[in-house]
Amino acid sequence: MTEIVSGAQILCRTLVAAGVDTLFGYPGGAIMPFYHALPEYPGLRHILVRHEQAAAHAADGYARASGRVGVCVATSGPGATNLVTGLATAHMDSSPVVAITGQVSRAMIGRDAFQETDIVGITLPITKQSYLVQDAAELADVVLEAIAVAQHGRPGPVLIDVPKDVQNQKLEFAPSVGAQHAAPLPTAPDDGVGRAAALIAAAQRPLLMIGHGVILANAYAEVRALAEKTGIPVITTLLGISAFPEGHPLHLGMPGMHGEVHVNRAIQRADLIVGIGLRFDDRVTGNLAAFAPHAQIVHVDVDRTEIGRNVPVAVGIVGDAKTVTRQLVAATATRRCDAWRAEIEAGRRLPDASFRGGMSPEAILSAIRDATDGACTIVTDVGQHQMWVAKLFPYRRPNTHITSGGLGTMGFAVPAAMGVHVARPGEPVWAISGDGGFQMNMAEMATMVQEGLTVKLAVFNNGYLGMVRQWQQFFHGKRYSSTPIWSPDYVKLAAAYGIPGYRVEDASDLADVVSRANAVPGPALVEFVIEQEANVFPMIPPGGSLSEPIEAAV
Ligand SMILES: Cc1ncc(C[n+]2csc(CCOP(=O)(O)OP(=O)(O)O)c2C)c(N)n1
Repeated sequence: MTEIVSGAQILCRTLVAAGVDTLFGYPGGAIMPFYHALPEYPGLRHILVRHEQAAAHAADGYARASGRVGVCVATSGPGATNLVTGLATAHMDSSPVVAITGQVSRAMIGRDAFQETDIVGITLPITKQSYLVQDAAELADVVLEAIAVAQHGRPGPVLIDVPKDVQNQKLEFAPSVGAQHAAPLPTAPDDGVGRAAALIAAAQRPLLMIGHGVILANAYAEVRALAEKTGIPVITTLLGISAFPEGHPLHLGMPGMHGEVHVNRAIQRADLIVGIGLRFDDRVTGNLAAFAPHAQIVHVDVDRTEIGRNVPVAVGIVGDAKTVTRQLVAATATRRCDAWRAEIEAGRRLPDASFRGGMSPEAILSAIRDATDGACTIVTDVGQHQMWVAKLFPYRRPNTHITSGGLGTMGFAVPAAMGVHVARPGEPVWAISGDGGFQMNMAEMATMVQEGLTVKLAVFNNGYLGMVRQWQQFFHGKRYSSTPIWSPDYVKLAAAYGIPGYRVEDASDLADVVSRANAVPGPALVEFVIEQEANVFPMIPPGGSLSEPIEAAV
């Protein structure tokens, strides 16, 4: 049966048919037909953000927490360009986001029309695919294809630009039967798995390095089985945190620029690194020429172009982390690595947060862990607090650490945490930001209040853009150029938004305040006043090798 519908209605219907239930967005002229149709589809919950950047980050947070596509919507011109940072963030961290943007009508395209930007052109390098839909008859297929492309293989963002007159276009519509657009995932050739298994059997000092791909592929059990069958110690990258139990005896910690000394030292001594679902990016490797000088590398990744891109590999296996790791478990002989583990453990020290007592990151994060019984999702911003959380929070469940790793986007935590809450409504979500990053998207408190989103906001207030100040301290002769940053009174600010706000200046108040903030219904804000010039140690200087950490202030 067919009926006459508009392009905007087709968009909504197709989203509903594809299982989308939430949109994060902001209306405007070129997307008004879509917003006109939206109330007819109560299955589509629209969350009105305060800035389109927040819509993209919230869709990203939703996608990372749910494993499903996250959808954001914006108008043409400034609405669309405000999405760009969020799309680039999702692109770098392989997050399946679909952005729908309004565009000026077809006849106006290319005339510098009011609020016209070539958003397809602008986002070309930061999307997996982008579409300018020229005919409403193509809309249903484009939406289904976009959702499939965003999720297929290595996930990433897709943009659909829809001219206003295409949204208004009327046509006969027959419900789609849901075409299959995804091609089968590449599977690992057996010889790669066999050669990897032989290398694992022969290695004296092997390491497993696991990244975001393990979380995206839901490969926790397989990775754990591989580690336990072989006794190989496990390193988790920043985006791999929570893919392996923190307290597991085989877990070593995070590598790279702010990785622990014993982890980086293990990499420099290893004779085999089996990397699963990671990019070997420069924050992980340090100076490439000096990275893991004795190690052969087995690299498993769903994205063929990542293999051999940053580090030369002995064996590259293209495939999904779950499938390939399962094959590796089957192909690998049981072994142990006791002497190697003892060598690594001998050098292990507690993570150094350079705080002594008082309002230390350890104390603050312990209070959050205790108040939530460790069952929360932590979403971090970018800077020193991000590294402290990465190193110190004892993650108990898979995929409960969400951060902007690849792009390092300040302002990510607050809106991304809104998306996490929508995906996991019954669970505590804490957004942890610095005083700099929080001020970038703090207007989203209004979204939380209007939409009833329970996100707990932690602001680590050190009065500085701390991570940049730290670099200035070490590499720019302590010239603190434009890094001292003033903050409003966060307790009063929270009050202005009608949410409870707390300030903690003394560690003895931590447990009480954090548990009250966690328990109060709806959003709450806690400002933690911390030491101003604390540093994150250890630290590999930019361009330095993993063998040359700075371990304390001089
Ligand atoms: C959008 C954006 N602008 C600038 C930077 C560069 N940058 C990285 S960390 C940092 C300082 C962050 O300060 P704050 O949010 O207060 O957190 P802290 O380091 O003090 O924990 C800056 C400016 C960035 N990562 N993202």
